[in-house]
Amino acid sequence: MSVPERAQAQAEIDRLRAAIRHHDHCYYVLDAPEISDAEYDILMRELQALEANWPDLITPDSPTQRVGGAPSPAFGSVTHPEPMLSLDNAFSAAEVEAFDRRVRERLGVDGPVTYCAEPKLDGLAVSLLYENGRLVRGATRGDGVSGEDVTANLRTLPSLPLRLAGGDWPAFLEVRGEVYMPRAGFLAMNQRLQEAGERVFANPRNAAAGSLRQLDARVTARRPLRWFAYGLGAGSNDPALPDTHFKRLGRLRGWGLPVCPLNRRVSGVAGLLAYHGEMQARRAELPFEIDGVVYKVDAVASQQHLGFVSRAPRWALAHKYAAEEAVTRVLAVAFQVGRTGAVTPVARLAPVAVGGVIVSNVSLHNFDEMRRKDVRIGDTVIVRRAGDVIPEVVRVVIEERPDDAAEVALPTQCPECGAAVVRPEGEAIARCSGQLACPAQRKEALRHFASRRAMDIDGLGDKLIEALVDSGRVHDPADLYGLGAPELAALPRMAEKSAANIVAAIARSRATTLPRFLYALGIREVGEATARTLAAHFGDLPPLMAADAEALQAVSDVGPVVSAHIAAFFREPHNREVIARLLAAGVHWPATSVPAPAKASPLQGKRVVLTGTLAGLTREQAKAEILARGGAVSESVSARTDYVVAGEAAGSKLDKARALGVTVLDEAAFLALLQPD
Ligand code: JCF
Repeated sequence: MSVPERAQAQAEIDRLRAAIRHHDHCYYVLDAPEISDAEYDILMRELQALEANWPDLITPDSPTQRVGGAPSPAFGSVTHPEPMLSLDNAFSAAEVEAFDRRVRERLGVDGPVTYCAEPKLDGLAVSLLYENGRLVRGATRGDGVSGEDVTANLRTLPSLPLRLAGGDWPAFLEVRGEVYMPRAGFLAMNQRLQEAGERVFANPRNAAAGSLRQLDARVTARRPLRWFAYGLGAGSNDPALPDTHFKRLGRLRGWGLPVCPLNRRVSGVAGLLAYHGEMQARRAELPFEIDGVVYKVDAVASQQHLGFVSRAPRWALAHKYAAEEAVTRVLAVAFQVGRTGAVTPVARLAPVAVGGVIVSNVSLHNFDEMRRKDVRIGDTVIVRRAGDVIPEVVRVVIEERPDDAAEVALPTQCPECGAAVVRPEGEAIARCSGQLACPAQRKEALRHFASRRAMDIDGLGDKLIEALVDSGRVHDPADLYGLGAPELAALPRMAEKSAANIVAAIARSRATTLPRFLYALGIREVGEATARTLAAHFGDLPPLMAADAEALQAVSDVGPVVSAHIAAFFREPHNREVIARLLAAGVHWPATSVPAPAKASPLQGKRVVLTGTLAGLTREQAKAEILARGGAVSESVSARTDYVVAGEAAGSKLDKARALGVTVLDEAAFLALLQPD
């Protein structure tokens, strides 16, 4: 290997070590991680890989040569009477089976071993020394050999007895346990911190560690910390103690120490795996966070026989749950069209295991959300999947962004049907405007078209629509009018009689009203009320289809969003074609459904704003009278307003009208306009 290569490796190793030291400091000393565990693991693995290639570059102070946390110089350092060991980890049933097999081989037993199983709390381990039943010292685990003296802080935990109850305790006793912060307390505390403008904690584990390692014990006292005792250190060989772990936990409880109520004795591998599964199922609703379960050989004599390997006991195992966060790369961003036409960006990922499943697609919800998170093609992202929750992109790892990472634009055309994608101003969701002809929206469009308050086609239910679309017989609403009874009867589970009934119902639906027809088209934001207003305003379909967004906004209650959807819908050639075929198939409505103005009214074509209370008629009646005379009612006054009708207690609209020089009518003048003769 060449010298430049070696120099390059050295530079990269230096960079990684500096980064890891920085993040160690953030995590262990400041309790304020800047990156996720998954990202940290990547840095560590990169360093390990480089050091494996260049072993002579390994130094004793490399982060790879150290285990556990560094003690903060702010606290006194204490050496544990007996080292606090870590636990071997398992992630699969096979690893648990291998553990159990080793235990049985070493113990020389054939039958199932009795284990004590417990939830593995996500907090920080502590050691408590009791002399003659009195708490004399409390320490964090630190690196397992020595930790920090946090006695004053631990003494503030209400659940931590300063004196043991009873009298049958060993004169010198070391109790080990896990300090944690319950979820509810964590959320409440973070909210308090946020309101006070202070730094919030990333998770309950960091919150517990940060709260316990406060220089001022009064701060710790205000934090919602709890703890559970899980075992004994020094003093555990006292012959007066019970002979199983489970009974010892019972003894600890008798001395007034809190022990997790979920701890249980189980038998053999089957018992272990059942316990693991049960806790996983209950995980989300537990009042504290757990990252796995712990198994311990129950008989103390067996534990002693099994002993230790390097830093972990042979008689215990941590069976961890899959990490809920993982790091992966965005390969592409695709756009999916939902059944209501919503166009949703979906990140295609390099497949990654997270939360126990392989994730290769994750929804980015909508375009704004994608931009807010600034997700680009080629980006490295943190993906999270907690419990059964749908996986999500937590954030982009900006430092890993390649120079050519590409921003993704909202498509202008629907990937399913090619129709225009519209996104009215102020709307988060972009939608395909090819409603009637878009394959992604086909079934939903048909279901709505046939519904009772639309075309009211009795018997054309979800199942039948499904069958008609899936068999290729129906693509859009116009196809319904070409269906014959034999065709329907050929569908599975369709009796001849009901086929005939449905064909008759379809035929009957040809005679409809303009408001029903407009509503049936399923134009976004056009409900029954808007359909009625549109029908009244335009009188017939052709002028409505020809109206641009501005003309549409002259209709009362039609604002920029609704008008954009309507205009886009009628602009779409596919939709126009379906409408033409519907009319050709004989769909019709009485011309009289639109009351055309009897004689030319001075209100014809005028924009009117109503404000205040009229004595003789309600606001709705006034509006109807104006619409019936070919006028339009809008909500706000602008320079384009022709009349403002001001009743009792008219407010700011009246002021605005005066300011803009708009003609103001009182009630009498308005009534006069309604009856010009
Ligand atoms: O809940 C825990 N995090 C936990 C950690 C529970 C235990 O029973 C443990 C532990 C670490 C070491 N037991 C050992 C021996």
